[in-house]
Amino acid sequence: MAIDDIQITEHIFQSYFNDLLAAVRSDVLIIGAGPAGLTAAWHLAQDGYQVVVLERGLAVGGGMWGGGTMFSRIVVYGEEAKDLLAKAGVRVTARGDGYYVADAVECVAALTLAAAHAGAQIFNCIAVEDLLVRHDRVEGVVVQWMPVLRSGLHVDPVTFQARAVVDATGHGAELVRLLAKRRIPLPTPGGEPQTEGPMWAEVGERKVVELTGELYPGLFVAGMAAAAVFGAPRMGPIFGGMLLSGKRVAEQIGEALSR
Ligand code: 48F
Repeated sequence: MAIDDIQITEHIFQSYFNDLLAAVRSDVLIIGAGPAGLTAAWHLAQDGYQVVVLERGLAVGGGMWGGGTMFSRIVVYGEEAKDLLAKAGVRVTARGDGYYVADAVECVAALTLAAAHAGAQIFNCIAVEDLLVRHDRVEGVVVQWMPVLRSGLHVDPVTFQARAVVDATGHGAELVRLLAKRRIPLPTPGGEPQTEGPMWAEVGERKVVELTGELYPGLFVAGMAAAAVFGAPRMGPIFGGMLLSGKRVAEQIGEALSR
């Protein structure tokens, strides 16, 4: 038996393009594989939905890897967030007064594995650059491969369709801003997407969960994107709100899709 370079290529192409083709039409498209997007993907896939995650980076995990200023530990506050991490297999240490600490690298690995093992398809190096908006509804996204964008090649993008789309792109809230660019009014202050307010963990943690939801028919917003578009405070290296926002958007989409 010899290892054949061409067979290696064939296996990669067959596996990847089969999965990619199946992902073109799905139940839920989640854009951004940070803590909110990964948690949403995990819960929705677990509930039996066909979930596709598009992440423009080479690595998933968004802003979670580095913990607080590259000291790779994160804090969560309260039982619900702690239990969610523990359910994903993360070892969490109680620090008293409701605070818990976990290894940021372990969190990203565990949430990614939980999402993948539940059945979510995660594609990296794919960036969303526009939305499919039809009949006053977001029906999908327009994507480009990151190396194409980086190298400035003049080639047209392709499209993915889903019954629900989640903006989990973090501080940039990129999908919401694409809607605003088309002058579609939003239920945010002034009808425009805001930017996040000054750091205030207590308020930010609560608000990010409260503000998670369907911002426009077919387009849900979760995680830091939800806080940012409404001008809620940023919250630094405390991540319970991101996780619970991901869980909440999964519940909201479950309700919307079963109607
Ligand atoms: O930024 P990110 O981690 O967002 P999140 O899940 O969590 C926020 C926290 O990490 C942190 C915080 C905690 O207090 O404030 O910032 O809300 O993950 C967002 C992911 O989306 C990807 C980006 O590369 C990152 O991995 N992303 C952003 N824009 C696009 C995108 C795009 N246009 N297409 C595809 N992926």
